[in-house]
Amino acid sequence: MATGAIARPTHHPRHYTGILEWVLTTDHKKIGIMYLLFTIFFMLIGGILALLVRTQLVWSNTEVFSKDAYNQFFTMHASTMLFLFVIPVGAGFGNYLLPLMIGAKDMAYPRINALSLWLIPLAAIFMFSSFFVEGGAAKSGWTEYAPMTLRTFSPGHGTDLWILGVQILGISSVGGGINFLVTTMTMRAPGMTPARMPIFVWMIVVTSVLVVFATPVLASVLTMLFFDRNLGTHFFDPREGGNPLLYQQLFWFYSHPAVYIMILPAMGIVSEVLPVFSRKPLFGYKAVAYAGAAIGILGFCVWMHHMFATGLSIPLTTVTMFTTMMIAVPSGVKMFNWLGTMWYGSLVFKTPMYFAIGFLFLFLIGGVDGVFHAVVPVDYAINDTYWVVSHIHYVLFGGAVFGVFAGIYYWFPKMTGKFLDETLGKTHFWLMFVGMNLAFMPMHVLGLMGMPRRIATYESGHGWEWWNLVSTVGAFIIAVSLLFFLYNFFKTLASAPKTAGDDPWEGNTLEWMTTSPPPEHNFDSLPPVHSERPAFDARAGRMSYRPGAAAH
Ligand code: HEM
Ligand SMILES: [Cu+2]
Repeated sequence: MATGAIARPTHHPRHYTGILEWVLTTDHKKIGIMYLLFTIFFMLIGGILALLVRTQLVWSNTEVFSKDAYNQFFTMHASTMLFLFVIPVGAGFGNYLLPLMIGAKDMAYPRINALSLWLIPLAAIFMFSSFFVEGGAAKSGWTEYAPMTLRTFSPGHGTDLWILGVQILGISSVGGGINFLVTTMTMRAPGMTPARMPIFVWMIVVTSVLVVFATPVLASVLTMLFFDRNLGTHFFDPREGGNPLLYQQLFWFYSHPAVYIMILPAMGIVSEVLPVFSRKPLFGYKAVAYAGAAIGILGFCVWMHHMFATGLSIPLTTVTMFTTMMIAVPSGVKMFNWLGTMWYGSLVFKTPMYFAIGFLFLFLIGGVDGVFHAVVPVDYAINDTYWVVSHIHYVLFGGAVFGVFAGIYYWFPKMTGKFLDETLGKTHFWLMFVGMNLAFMPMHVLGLMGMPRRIATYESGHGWEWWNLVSTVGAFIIAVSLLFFLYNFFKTLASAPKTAGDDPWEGNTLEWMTTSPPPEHNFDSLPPVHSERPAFDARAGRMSYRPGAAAH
């Protein structure tokens, strides 16, 4: 049977060696790896800021840092984690994997891809340099609500640098989103119909649609804020007829969909890992894809749930409450399908599977405690308490971060030809899992006890101390777990033998049908695509295919 021959790249990249090979590359795989390295580095920085925050909160009346410094730390912790880690890390996996998974030789616009990558460290320089300017970094929370962020209340240039950094990141992610969409629309291998695309590809597509439609709204509102601060406009200044609620409306029109920009890639990763380590096809492939799309669409209909407590009209509140709760339906469908995939499977308990199951467990908690927020009267009670902080971390840490690590352990052999160490990997998992629950479960209790979010210190007498102590201990356990990961990572890169081979896990998707690491143009020959599991078909011998056997 004929195998699909892959056309040669249309532009022949020039070859450099050493560091220049990486700096000047337009190869989506190198770009993807650099995305991952940068974003994980930023996760570590964000993590250090989180430890500073937790140190201050460990007990009542602790003031290791001034309140002003504390406000900068928690604002920059959240901003770093969101804008420099979770959002770009999804694009990092997308860059490495999407062309491989659809059987393409590169992204549609390789140079724009390189630009999207390098804008990230540039933005980071803007954002972090703000610690060293007069007045310090941004300090009004990652939402930077006006009027707190107007010049009167936030003098100095910290907020301006924050705005510029986030704007640069916006350009980066819109460029990346368009690139993913065009690549998926125009560069799929023969036979790779939309209904056969890997779920990960589906999720990157939905994410990219969200990025392309939502990010410009953030860009507008931040431009207005920048003008208010520097050019004398009064969009958000109530003393001059401006409207602070307009800031919130526009901000959340971006930031709610952004929640799904942060979580859908992780859902895609988990949807690839679970079937492979359950030795079964994904249960309800189509339902998982449609549920992802439904989440994307509903994501644009619910932003006002972030503003319940601002006194919206009753009809608006009611409609938003309904649409918000409807998101639980497709999320539940996915959860059901993931569990159905494992049901009666022959489960293989390797590290990627641990993290994928950890994702299911923690994301479920984050989903359930989110529904509480959707119920307006309950939200009035828990809004702006530590319940919010707990919910955010179950979704973003338990969800996104566990998904990211599932992906790292799963695709590391493809990227390097080497396996990360299993014992160290599982130690990493268990410490992170226990630390995560110790750090964030008590925050639910603290929220119910009325501890407000974003406070630099608190008086004794509320009974908050012990819960905060547990939470801080949990945070440090997470930090230790990351040391195990880093040791594993560097040790493996430095000294492990290349034993992984092309298809170490017996995968389903096309990236396993090429060498590890793949050659510059990705495939010498592709197996024909007849289902959503082309690599499985090829291995099952439905046609004669040998990886590396050149077809031209
Ligand atoms: C070691 C792990 C982490 C710890 C101990 C931690 C701790 C905290 C704490 C204590 C706060 C509240 C600060 C305050 O209100 O004064 C906070 C806020 C926040 N964190 Fe983390 N965090 C961690 C990891 C992450 C990760 C991985 C993400 C995202 C991927 C993240 C995203 C956020 C966000 C968005 C906020 C702002 C919440 C709000 O608006 O009130 N954090 N974190
Ligand atoms: Cu929301």
